[in-house]
Amino acid sequence: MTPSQSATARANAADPAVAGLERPTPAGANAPGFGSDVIADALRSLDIPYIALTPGASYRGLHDSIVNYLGNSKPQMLLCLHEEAAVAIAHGYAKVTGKAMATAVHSNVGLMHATMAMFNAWCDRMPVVVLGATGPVDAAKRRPWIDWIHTSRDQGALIRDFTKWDDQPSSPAAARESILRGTWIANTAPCGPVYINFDAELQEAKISEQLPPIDAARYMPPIATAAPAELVRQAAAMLKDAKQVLILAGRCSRDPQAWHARVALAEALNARVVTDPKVGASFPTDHPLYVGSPRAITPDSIEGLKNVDVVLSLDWVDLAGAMRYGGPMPAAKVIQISLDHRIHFGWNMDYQALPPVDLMLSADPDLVVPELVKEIGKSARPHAIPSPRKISDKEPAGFTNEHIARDLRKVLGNRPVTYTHLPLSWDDSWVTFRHPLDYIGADGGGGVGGGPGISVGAALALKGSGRLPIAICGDGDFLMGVTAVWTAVHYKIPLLFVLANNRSFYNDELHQERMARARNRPVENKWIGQRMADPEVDLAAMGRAQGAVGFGPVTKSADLAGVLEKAIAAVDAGQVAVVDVRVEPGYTATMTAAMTRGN
Ligand SMILES: Cc1ncc(C[n+]2csc(CCOP(=O)(O)OP(=O)(O)O)c2C)c(N)n1
Ligand SMILES: [Mg+2]
Repeated sequence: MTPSQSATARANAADPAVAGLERPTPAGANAPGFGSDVIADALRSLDIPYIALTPGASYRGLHDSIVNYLGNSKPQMLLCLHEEAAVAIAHGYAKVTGKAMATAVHSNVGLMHATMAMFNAWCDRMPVVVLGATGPVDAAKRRPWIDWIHTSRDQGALIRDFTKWDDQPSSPAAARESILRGTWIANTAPCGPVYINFDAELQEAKISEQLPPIDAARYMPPIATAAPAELVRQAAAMLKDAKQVLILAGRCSRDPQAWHARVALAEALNARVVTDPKVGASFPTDHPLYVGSPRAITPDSIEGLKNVDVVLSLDWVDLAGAMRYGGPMPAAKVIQISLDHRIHFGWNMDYQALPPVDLMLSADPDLVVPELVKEIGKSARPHAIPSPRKISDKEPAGFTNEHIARDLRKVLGNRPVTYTHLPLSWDDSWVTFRHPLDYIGADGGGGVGGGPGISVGAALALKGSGRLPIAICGDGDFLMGVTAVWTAVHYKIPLLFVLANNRSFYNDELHQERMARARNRPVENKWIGQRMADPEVDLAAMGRAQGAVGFGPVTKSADLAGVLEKAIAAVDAGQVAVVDVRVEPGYTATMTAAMTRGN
């Protein structure tokens, strides 16, 4: 790593996605002179393109270094109005690129705001580098009051249980090493967020001598975890001998090659395939071998699964849960390909119930699947191929999320889109995914409010890709994360928000209904403490207030397609569009059944 070029040269090297925005007055040629300049140089040496942040005095040294030493480029700042949005944006960016970008949050208070989004990224196994600050750790250097309340001992303890690693380095050399180590750990599968906490004094102190240059790439050795050949052979033999294989296609990368290998494996085995809406698209949902999402795995709904005798899990998020609801499947042999056990800790139970496993391959499924295809070869015993699932074009009753899906299909045709978020009540038969970037999965940790920020980060990563990013968010989700819209507008990140606005935290109405039924109390009270009515929130106006183009409220299904067309035209023109669709409170029958099902 060599000291950065002059600020003028750096300012000219504007990032393509946000070129021309927030260019600082050139500070002239300057060499790294402060602790935080070393931190900034380390970020640049790793080609981290953006740092999403909400400002604060604890990292004013680093802030200055990014603006005046790096010229606000590589990384470029993305100003966020809430720390939860900053981390969610990095989370969404990672969901598309598979790579960590940076975020910065202010002392203990900023970190506390960031925790929800860090937990979401953790459960989603997505890499994010969160930079924070504290202090001055040396009490003699603290300003009265404010520096004291914003200095915590062991600040990392706040998030240690849902990060892969955290550190509080105490010299510029250690800070540089910490950034290299943290980014490497975050980006190594199983991926996850890391947190690095910089003492304010370390950032602001002059450095007495330049650090010796280092080659950052040598500190980031890529780790590819394949499975031993013998285990691959054993797995292939089990799969070849099976009467009916079920593939649970779980956490997989956005790599099209890996996608094709999964299809080749399913075809070689004539296996049935299930995907998981919690994670990104992993299999073409119009393929004849595709069964549906996990809620479909019930013996009565899927005839073909009755004969499953081998289950192949490609890092399925909740394997034991899938087996539990799988009716006859507990009798099946289970092959698990996953690295997830490497980061199972004691605090949170996101590791799920313990699944029965007959053959474990502790490896990255994307690396194992092509090996299995080679080993298995073409299917020796061709089976009857079931016909592909059909999307119903029947006019749905009422005005529901299904209308949103149907009218989007109508107006989008075959245009490439990425669904960056889908609402809780969504049926996977409503849209077809044919590419790993068609859908990037849910929030990971079930923390409502992640949808908008994740979508903005994904849209940033997709900018210029030719894909239209579409975020379909519940009103509750949108309102909790609404300020991410401003960041998208400000940095000219085109994105379409379609809001499934049922004026309620409706998911919890169902829970109240269940309570009322169980206790023989009035079900009609289920809306109390749930409905956001009187006044209804004008979501289009919340978009407009932040510079987006607001549409709606759309209250009739007949108007929806026309409004969507206009909104898409706005996004094509580079804007952020927010469409408020006043759907009826209610969930799909499958979703309601899944939620009200007993243990
Ligand atoms: C941070 C957080 N708070 C509360 C909840 C509980 N919760 C789960 S779903 C839900 C409702 C979400 O509302 P909305 O996004 O409008 O979706 P809807 O259920 O109405 O379709 C709530 C409050 C949660 N999961 N996360
Ligand atoms: Mg709602």
